[in-house]
Amino acid sequence: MSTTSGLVLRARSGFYTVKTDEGDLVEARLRGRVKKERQASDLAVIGDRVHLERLPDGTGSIDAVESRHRRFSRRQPGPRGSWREDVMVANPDLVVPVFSSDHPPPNPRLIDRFLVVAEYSEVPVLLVANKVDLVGVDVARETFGAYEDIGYHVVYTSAKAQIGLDELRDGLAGRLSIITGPSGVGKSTLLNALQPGLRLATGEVSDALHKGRHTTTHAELLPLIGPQGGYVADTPGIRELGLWQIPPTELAWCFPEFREHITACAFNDCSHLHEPRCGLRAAVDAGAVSEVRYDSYRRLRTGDAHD
Ligand SMILES: Nc1nc2c(ncn2[C@@H]2O[C@H](COP(=O)(O)OP(=O)(O)OP(=O)(O)O)[C@@H](O)[C@H]2O)c(=O)[nH]1
Ligand SMILES: [Mg+2]
Ligand SMILES: [Zn+2]
Repeated sequence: MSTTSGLVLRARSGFYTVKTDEGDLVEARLRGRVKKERQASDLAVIGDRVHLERLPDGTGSIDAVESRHRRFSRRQPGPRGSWREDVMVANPDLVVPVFSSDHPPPNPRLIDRFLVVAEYSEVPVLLVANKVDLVGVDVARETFGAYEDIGYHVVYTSAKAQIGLDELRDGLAGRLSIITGPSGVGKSTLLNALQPGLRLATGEVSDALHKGRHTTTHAELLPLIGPQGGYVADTPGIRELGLWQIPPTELAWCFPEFREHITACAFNDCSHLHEPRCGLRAAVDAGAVSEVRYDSYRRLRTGDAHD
């Protein structure tokens, strides 16, 4: 028996598809010992590097999962009213939140949740405004331009009208990226347009929104064609991104444009909610920080998640 290592492309109820360093695909299971050593939520996920033993029947047995240098996680309900960490992807180089310019309309609170998780995880972001064919880039910019002003890279796309695809392809090339966002915004359609041949299933927005149905049901890392290679994970739509273990005192830092203002607060444990001489609230009053973003902060900080 020989051993090798590789990258987990697919993880589904105990079965893993691993792309080995030799370049072949192996279906593998986790050794019992590995299962015991790790927390249930922390077993191998897409993006993990694993060591495996090749078995005589061509399958593999994973005997170790390498430590992760990064992760993109959310908070998910666990057993008996508890919460657990759901690692959506291990070791991402880039997070790509996709929202549509319309149908469904963009939700700034949810955009901010994705950005906060990415900032806390220190993963670079490429924000996609899809379906610009429906409203035009100028109207889309009324929502997404605010993120460009903060310094985020925003790509305006239309999978349907083939707009912005080269810019998106350049952003993904050579990296391991996760495409995420609400259901029905066109994540799978965009990837199909980017790389014909993927043939990912896509669905009608009305189905996704009204029946609570998601067209994409499992995350999967897809190899990118091109000289630079790379992988992109298509993932199921997310209705609400729960924040996993972001300390309240670090939340303001996860809004990059707040950073220069929070140093001016009178109290160094300022919550930026009600204290006097708060640098952040002064910046909001002066128009230097957007009220929409401050409102997202306030809701996340006070646990008032509802719009
Ligand atoms: N007008 C327009 N429609 C689009 C565009 N991109 C996708 N759509 C449509 O939006 C609907 C949803 O597309 P999907 O690709 O299935 O959406 P998704 O984000 O992958 O959804 P889930 O897999 O459920 O998370 C489909 O009817 C697509 O044809 C676009 O650029 N313009
Ligand atoms: Mg999809
Ligand atoms: Zn303050």
